[in-house]
Amino acid sequence: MPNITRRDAVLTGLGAAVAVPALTAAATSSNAREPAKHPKAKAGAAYHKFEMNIEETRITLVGKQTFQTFAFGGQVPAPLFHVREGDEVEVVLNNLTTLPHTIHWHGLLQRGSWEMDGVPDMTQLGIQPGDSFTYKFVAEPAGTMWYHCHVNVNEHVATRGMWGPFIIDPIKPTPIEREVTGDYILMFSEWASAWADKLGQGGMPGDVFDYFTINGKSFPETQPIRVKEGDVIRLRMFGAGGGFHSIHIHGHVFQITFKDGHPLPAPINADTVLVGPGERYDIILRCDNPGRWMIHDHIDHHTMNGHTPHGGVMTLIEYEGIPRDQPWYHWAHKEFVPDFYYEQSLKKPHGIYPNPVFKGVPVS
Ligand SMILES: [Cu+2]
Repeated sequence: MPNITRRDAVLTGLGAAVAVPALTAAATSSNAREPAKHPKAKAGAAYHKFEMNIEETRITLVGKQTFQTFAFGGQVPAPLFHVREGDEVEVVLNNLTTLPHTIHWHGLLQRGSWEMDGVPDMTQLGIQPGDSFTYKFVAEPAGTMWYHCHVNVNEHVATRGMWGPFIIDPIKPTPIEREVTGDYILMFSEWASAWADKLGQGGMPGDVFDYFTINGKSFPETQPIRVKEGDVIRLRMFGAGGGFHSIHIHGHVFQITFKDGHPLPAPINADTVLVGPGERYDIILRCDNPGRWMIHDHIDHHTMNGHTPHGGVMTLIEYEGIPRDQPWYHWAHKEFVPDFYYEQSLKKPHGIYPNPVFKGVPVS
């Protein structure tokens, strides 16, 4: 749509939003050119408009363990924002829940748009139940950023799933990221089952966190990362909750290449990376050792589901050509769910992508 005007883009977005049921998020984005308002918003910057509801949903962490959430777009993690450095983003956010919320765009600079920073009583009023708010800003700087509610973060972010990935591709990629063949998002969080059904409570000092997840799921309900020899994969790791996660990968030396979205002047060779609350580390791993290799949190109790060991923050790298049918293999009969790491959405053109894999069940 090279000749689309800005007004067309807005109307297109609203049209699509109206066409879907009220309880689902609508995604639209376009490549409409915007008048230059920001040094980086000129020359080819795209314009992405998205309408998103916040819904009360119940997600399943593992087995019978459910958790009630306030969910952006009804899903945990929230929809993927994947744009180019300098693109303009507009988000109409409708609060369909019973408590106020905002969105803080973590890592974005909001130069000249500080009122879009999403902090209640500091940059805006909390968005009240039934109300809407429109965020509009330029996506910068480049890197692995994220977004989360900033109202009662101790509850809403730490235990109610109000977070999602915001990936900003650089105008000038570094040489190492140009080698990447597969891009994966892993958001880590922890849950205190005592508060599972007590919306409006939780995230208190002394909480006992007894469930630990990657993208809202605990092993064995996480998904393998399927690769072939020669692949170069980028794993974008997020500390989306209040805890630390010491992520160890077997059989490989990877390179820690980005911290909080920013390229490190010299990548760090490692087999374990500690991801703290709010932090992001991007690692690049060369798939040079065919086999089946664990990825797990080395904080040992983070690999438990309640009182049951062998769960939590664990998954596997499975190489193509390695048989998966040994009868003792835990995932021998695994039903593979693609896009669990947004790896397919990230291959699509820039835009904003909900993911049905992460949809919860609406709570009435
Ligand atoms: Cu909130």
